[in-house]
Amino acid sequence: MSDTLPRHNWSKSEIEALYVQSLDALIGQALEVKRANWPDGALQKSQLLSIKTGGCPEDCGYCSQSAKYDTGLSASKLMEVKKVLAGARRAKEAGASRYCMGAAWREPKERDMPAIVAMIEGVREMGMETCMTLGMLSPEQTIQLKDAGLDYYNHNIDTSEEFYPSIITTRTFQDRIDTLERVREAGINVCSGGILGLGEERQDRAGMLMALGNLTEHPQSVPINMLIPIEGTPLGENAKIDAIEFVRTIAVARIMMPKSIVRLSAGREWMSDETQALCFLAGANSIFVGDELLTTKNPGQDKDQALFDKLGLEPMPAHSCPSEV
Ligand code: SAM
Ligand code: DTB
Ligand code: SF4
Repeated sequence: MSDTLPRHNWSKSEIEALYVQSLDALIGQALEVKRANWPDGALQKSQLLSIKTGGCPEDCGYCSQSAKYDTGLSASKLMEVKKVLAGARRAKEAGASRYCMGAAWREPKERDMPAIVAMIEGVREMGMETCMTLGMLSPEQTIQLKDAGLDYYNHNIDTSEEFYPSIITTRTFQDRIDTLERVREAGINVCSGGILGLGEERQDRAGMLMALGNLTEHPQSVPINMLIPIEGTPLGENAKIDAIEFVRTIAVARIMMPKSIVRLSAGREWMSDETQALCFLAGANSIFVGDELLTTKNPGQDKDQALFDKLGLEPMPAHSCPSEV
């Protein structure tokens, strides 16, 4: 039997030892952990919306929305609350149980908070899980979000602490950890993960998972993104990460964080059905649905319905995560 009790004392060498197992041993272990904690065949459908696009002052080397790079994206202002709620209603009708709203900010401004609060309240009333990703938060803003009823806050650490400065220079890895800690202390569920294919080594992937797995509490939600190379960014010409290495990372995340929802996030547009199926066998239990992520393409509803049918999957209801606070 695999040990399925959450642990918070992972060493880098233990994590690397999980990675180097034969694929059948690794997936077997991950699937055992998944089946002990999650229902078979359940996959959460989440929908994203970019509520404020482009013009971001940060320099994340992968991002279409950084003002530092010419990616051809035009910046827009914060979307009106009623438009956001209309989008959420459509997402719910299409079967999503979670709505994740993202803004291209370093941090929210006070003047934007009333609209943000109204978006959270409105989406929550529809019975969907609410998630926001707005950049760094002050202690006061964190409390405002909690009081509005926010379920999850997304704030990715993206990669290992060592590799972080090669990708982002306008903030530090520790800044990210500080916001995550504030979110946890406020009683909001933490959503934090990263991107593969940034040019990192396996030791960085292991380091990223070690940082997440050794937080005071495991993030209740762990998105694993495959880099979508964006023309005009420093990483626009990066080679695709090997699909099996991606699957291995999902499996290791599942084993280390048994009661966290592991999200197969960006990059599905370039993944075969078989790669996605391997990700689900390795423990992933959520995807983003709809034609668009934030600014890039995603497989549409017809393709995803065909995948659900082929693999015998059912949408997972809101608030199914066993570690949710
Ligand atoms: N500005 C906020 C922030 O950075 O926290 C929220 C929005 S940001 C676009 C959300 C996450 O999407 C990033 O942390 C990153 O992990 C992921 N992401 C952004 N661009 C990506 C890309 N080109 N490929 C894969 N993942 C990406
Ligand atoms: C996450 O880890 N991935 C999502 C969500 N959290 C906010 C965003 C993916 C963005 C992909 C690039 C784009 O569409 O701009
Ligand atoms: Fe800004 Fe977020 Fe993009 Fe970084 S990832 S440039 S913080 S929108």
